[in-house]
Amino acid sequence: MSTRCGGDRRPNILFIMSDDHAAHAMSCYGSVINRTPHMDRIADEGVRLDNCFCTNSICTPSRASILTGKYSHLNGVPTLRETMDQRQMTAPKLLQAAGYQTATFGKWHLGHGGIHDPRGFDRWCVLPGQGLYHAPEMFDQGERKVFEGYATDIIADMSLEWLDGRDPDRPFFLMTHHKAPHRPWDTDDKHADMYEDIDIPEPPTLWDDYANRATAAREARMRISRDFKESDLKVAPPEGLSHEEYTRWAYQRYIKDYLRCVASVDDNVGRMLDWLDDAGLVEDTIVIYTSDQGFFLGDHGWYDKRFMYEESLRMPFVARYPREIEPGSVNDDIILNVDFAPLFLDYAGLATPRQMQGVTFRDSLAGATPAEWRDSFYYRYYMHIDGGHSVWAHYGVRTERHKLIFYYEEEPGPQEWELFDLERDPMEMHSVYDDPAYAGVVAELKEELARLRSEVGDQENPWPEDS
Ligand SMILES: [Ca+2]
Repeated sequence: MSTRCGGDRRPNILFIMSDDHAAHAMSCYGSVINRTPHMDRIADEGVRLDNCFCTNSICTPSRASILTGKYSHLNGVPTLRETMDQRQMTAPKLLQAAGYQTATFGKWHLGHGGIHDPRGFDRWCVLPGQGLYHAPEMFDQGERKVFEGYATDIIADMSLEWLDGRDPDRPFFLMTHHKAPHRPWDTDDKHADMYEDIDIPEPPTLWDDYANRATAAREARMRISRDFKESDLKVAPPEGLSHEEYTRWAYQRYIKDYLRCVASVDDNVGRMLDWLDDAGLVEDTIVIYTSDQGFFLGDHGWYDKRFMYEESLRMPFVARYPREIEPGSVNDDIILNVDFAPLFLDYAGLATPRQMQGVTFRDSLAGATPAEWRDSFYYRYYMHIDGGHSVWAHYGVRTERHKLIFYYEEEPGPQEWELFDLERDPMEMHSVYDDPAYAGVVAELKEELARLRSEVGDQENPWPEDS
């Protein structure tokens, strides 16, 4: 039972988000490459979402959508180039105004100074831009300071220190945002030797040749076999490797460092769960672990994200709240990052403001999916051929079974469609857009895509009449 004065029974919300952590690198999602016991504990004692997706698979836009409950075209952050205007309505501002104690620590990546600094937080200390893994400089309420140690530990330390000093009579909303496991995957000493003497299994699509896909897949520059910088792999490759040998070597270098960074995040999730145990706040606190988007872990021969393909599109999401969520439950409703803000507000007893496009999924987490829940959603990636990754801009619709993608830019072209049947081809190796057997599905999905674009209010770049 709550011990709060004044009968304030509103729950605490602890939102832990990492950066670029793919669901298939969490053991509760069936990872065959690592174990994440503390994240698994949240799933075991709560719920795992199997169809949680981002609406634009890249850091800054996903963060803006999480804070505002709006799609990229309305929150002003469609690419990495924009900073976010914090004068917009956000969940933390509304929670703070409603009496919640609020704080955020770690990665912000939405701009700094003036209207870009965090707003709606009583306390904040954030990394500049991407920030560093070791001895990071941070903006502590705007003041530059350097912190000794490893970013993942520091961010958890700050979070726990703030929790220790909070007012126990009022509920809290804490956003702990880890930098890890974002590129360049710098590990700490504690995990540096992890996986040293073993080979991590290779994903089945590591040797993808991009046949049967749109030109954009072939043109992307994020191949394990070709596109890493030395700063990614940290050492020069052994001499005399064949192309295949180099690919295997680079994959092992990459994935081991990535998983070492994940292991540190998992340890620090464990520390926060321990804190809740010790503070007697398990019943009163919603704990969420998620990541801003997914990631290619050698899947399709790639690292990074951006594409609407599953590994990049899917967000891990586990949540525990003993008052409402059945332990060990699994939910496959389509949930989006724009839904997070309405969820936070709902738990605090606040209605979703009209500006927010997302929908609370509190009932889904509690195992009672609303009768009219969505069965499709709209996705758009805007950063057409950025300097580093060369992914083409695209938008599309995903339903429970199919995914239709349109690469809409005319230059360098061609504009192209892809259609995947996720039931028959879950790894998305063969677009069936031109298969006459799917003509009906294509027509239906084009109609659904147009409907969704109208619904969310993104009417830019319609497709040509004849495509
Ligand atoms: Ca990210």
